Amino acid sequence: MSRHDDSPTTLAIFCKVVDNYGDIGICWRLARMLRQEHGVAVTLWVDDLRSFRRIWPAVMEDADAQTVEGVLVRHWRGQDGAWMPEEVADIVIEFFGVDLPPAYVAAMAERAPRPVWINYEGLSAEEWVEGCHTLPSMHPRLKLTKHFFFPGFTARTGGLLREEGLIAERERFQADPAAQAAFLHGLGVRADEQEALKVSLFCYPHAPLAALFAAWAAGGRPLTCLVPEGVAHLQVADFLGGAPVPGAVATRGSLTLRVVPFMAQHDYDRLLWACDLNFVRGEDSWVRAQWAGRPFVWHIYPQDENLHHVKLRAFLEKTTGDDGHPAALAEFSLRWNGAGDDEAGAGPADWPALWTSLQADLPRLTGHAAAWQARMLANGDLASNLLRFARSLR
Ligand code: TRH
Repeated sequence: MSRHDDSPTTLAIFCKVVDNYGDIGICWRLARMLRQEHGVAVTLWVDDLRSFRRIWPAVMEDADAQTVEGVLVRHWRGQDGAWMPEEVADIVIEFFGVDLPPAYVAAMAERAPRPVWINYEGLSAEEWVEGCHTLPSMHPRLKLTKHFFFPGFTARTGGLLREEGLIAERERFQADPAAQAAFLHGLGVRADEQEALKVSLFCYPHAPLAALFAAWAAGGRPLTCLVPEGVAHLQVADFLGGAPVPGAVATRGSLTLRVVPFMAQHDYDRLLWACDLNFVRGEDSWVRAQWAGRPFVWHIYPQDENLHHVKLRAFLEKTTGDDGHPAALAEFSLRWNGAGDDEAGAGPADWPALWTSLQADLPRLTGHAAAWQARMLANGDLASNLLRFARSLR
């Protein structure tokens, strides 16, 4: 489907920020794409403008309503009880099963024609996702049906969020050493640091960072690790011996660790494109790493009873290439996430060997990243898939 087919007129996304940046990161990306690539009139309701501003500095923290990149951004706070009057959109998206304001739901039931109601779910490589994608769920009292929409890695899911022209833009950037050098220079990365193996680091604070830093420092090859401000700041401060503010840098052995600014979402893509290896986390940065065409290590969002280990394994199995799964990356990823045969993670003594194997595999993994990306491209892009599905329900 072309991205510019006839569009439904209005669409509302409801986003509650549970923590961090992934909730708003995903909703904002989706909202932007629907507006800019499909001409949909999008209203994004979000309860936390401060987190939003971290990933998109043009956002104002104190505005009830503002237009950003053509999207109407509304601050969702306290209106749940006294919602009216708000026009109900043609398509209503609740993000990760968030409860919509009851009065809005009541208005949805009154509207003629009724809006399409979609629950946008989390990304997982597990098999059951295909069976649940697009399933309907009737409202217990009102004449309304909600449909589940799952991002995913196969043609029988919603696919992945990917902007039009993203891959071409990324390829141009990666083919242009001067553009990469200028970008890194703008983050404060010195020329000699750029010569080293470049690794970006975005992970949760419980990652075994001290052990990995030690392994990198003891490794034979110069390595520059770029960590955006605020990421695992206690462990980063420990290594630096000082405040982990942008510009802070320390070298120990082969490792130079540099704090870079926390950047706008589009610049974060460039960081991933400019590095040889990326550590990513959660959902959105994980997907961006897959479009970056470079090897990556995923720190999955932790869940009770180690449910996230099941999801991690499902993804690692899915990315198995024809040549068999890149074993070093799988082993490293499991240990990075505290999983493994004994679910115990790795002790400090294990990290030098884990890193040596992963590093040796990087050239092969780079080829693997390109093959995986080609497979994901075949599933189309999520925003187009979602609109096509929504239109089919109208
Ligand atoms: O920040 P995350 O850990 O977010 C989440 C949330 O915890 C959420 O509750 C959970 O549902 C979800 O993960 C799975 O990780 P994520 O998803 O990668 O989101 C980070 C966003 O921040 C992403 O859009 C990229 C953006 N970002 C920047 O814009 N600039 C930066 O410098 C960095 C490091 C990230």
